[in-house]
Amino acid sequence: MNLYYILDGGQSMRIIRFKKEGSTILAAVTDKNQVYELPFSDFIALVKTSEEKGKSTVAIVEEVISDSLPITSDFYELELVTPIDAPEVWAAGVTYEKSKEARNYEATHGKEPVAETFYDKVYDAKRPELFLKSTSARTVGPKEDVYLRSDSNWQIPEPELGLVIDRNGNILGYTVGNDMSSRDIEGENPLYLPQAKVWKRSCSIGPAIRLVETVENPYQFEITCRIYRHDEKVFEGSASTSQLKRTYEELVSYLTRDNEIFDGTVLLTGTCIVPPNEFTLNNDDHIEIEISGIGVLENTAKEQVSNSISNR
Ligand code: DO4
Ligand code: MG
Repeated sequence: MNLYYILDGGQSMRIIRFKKEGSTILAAVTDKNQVYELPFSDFIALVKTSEEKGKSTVAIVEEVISDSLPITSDFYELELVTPIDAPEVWAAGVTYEKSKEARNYEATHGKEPVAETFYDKVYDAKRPELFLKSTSARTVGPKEDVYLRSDSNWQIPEPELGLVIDRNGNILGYTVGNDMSSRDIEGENPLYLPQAKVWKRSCSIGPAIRLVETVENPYQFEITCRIYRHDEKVFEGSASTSQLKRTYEELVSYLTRDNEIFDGTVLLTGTCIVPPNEFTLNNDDHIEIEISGIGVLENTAKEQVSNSISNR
C-alpha cells in the first residue's frame, strides 16, 4: 500500500547523489528544487532507517531536512553521480507496441513479416522478456559518456523508466534509464541479444530517484528523448508510460521468480521511443532523456577503440 505524504515539499521528493571533496553525498530534492544533504550513506540506508522507524521514506527525509538549510536550488549544477550504486540492472523488452514494431523491422530488414515473429509472440505472452542489462561497473551516471560498440553500424539510446527495487521486489522509487542498443546485431540474430545490449558503458541511470510513495499514478510518466549533433537537435520523441502493455508488478514478479536479487537493483521497463529507422548514433552525439517529475538524464555517446582480442 502506498502512503501519500502531502506535506509541503514532499509531493515530488527525489533522491540524488553528488561528489563533494572526494566524497559521495546523498541528498534530497524537494518540489521547489531545493537540495538538502542527507546523513545516510546511500538510498538503501535511508530506506532501511524508514523501515526500522515504521515511517515512510519521505517522512524520514522531511524530518531530517526540517531543521537544515538547502545547499542549492539547482541540482544540475552539482557533480551528480548515479543516484544508486545498482548491483545489477535488468531490463524488460517489447513491453510497448513501438518496440515490437522496431524489433520486427530489424529482424526482417523492413519487409512485412510473413508469419508471427518471436517479438509478436513475446508482446502477447504471459511471460515477459527480461534480460540482465548491466552491472554496477558497466553503468554510468549523469553527464558521463556512454560508449558505442565498434562492431555495430546501427545504434540507438533506449529511453526507459527504471524501477528501483529491494531484494524482496518491493518498488522503492523510479529513475530514468538508457538501455543503449545495437539494432543491427540484434536484427541479425536474436540470440545475439547479450551482445546487442551489454558492453562497457552501455547503460546509464539517473539523475534522481523519485520516491515511490510520492507518485500517484506511475502509468502517467511522460518520457522525452532528444539527441543533439553539433548542438543541433537531430531527434526528439515523446511517449507515456500509459502505453505500457504490462504492469510493473508483473515485470518484478517474473524477475524475482526463483531468482536472487539485491537491494537497489534497477529494472528498466522497456522503450516506448525509437528514433527513425535510418538513424544511428554518432561519436559525440548528446543524448537527453527526460521523465516528468524525475529529471533529465544527459550522456554523450563516444566511440571506443575495440579491445577485443581478435583486434589486438
Ligand atoms: O528484444 C529486445 C529488447 C527490446 C528492448 O530492450 C526494449 O523493448 O526496450
Ligand atoms: Mg530496452
